[in-house]
Amino acid sequence: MISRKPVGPRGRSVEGRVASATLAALTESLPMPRTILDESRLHPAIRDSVSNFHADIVHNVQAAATSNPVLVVGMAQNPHCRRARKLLDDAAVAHQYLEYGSYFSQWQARGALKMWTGWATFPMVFVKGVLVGGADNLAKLVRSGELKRLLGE
Ligand SMILES: N[C@@H](CCC(=O)N[C@@H](CS)C(=O)NCC(=O)O)C(=O)O
Repeated sequence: MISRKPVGPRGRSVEGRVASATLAALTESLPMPRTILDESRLHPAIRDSVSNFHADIVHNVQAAATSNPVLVVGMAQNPHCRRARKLLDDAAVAHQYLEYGSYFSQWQARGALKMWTGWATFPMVFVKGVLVGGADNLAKLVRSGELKRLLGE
């Protein structure tokens, strides 16, 4: 299997560019790195199902990610969600928390969020409206001081 670091249009690694760009500028300038099914490959009979699949929940998360500097989207029982929230609490970073189901419920709703973000697990952590990943990714941002920089503190 070929594995390579994601590289932006000018050949610099995404990580390298994160350091020098604001989050908003970064997300505007990068092309979508993930393959998604072309709309022309969706049978007309399922277009509505695809476009409305738990759209209310996706909209809730979009709105919360926009209106809160830090948002954690999680699920009950998941230790990584607890870990992410503790990392933020320990770093004295206030956050909004939205929870969708548990290991036993709401897997479809979480599926809609996964399809929207392309991030396959919970928690999903947003900083200033930008998905920064899960608990492991957040831990790195906290450790390096990058989180506070992103928040302008
Ligand atoms: N490395 C990830 C681990 C997160 C993870 O593996 N989460 C699992 C549960 S333990 C998950 O979200 N499963 C999907 C689901 O149940 O919907 C992180 O640090 O956030």
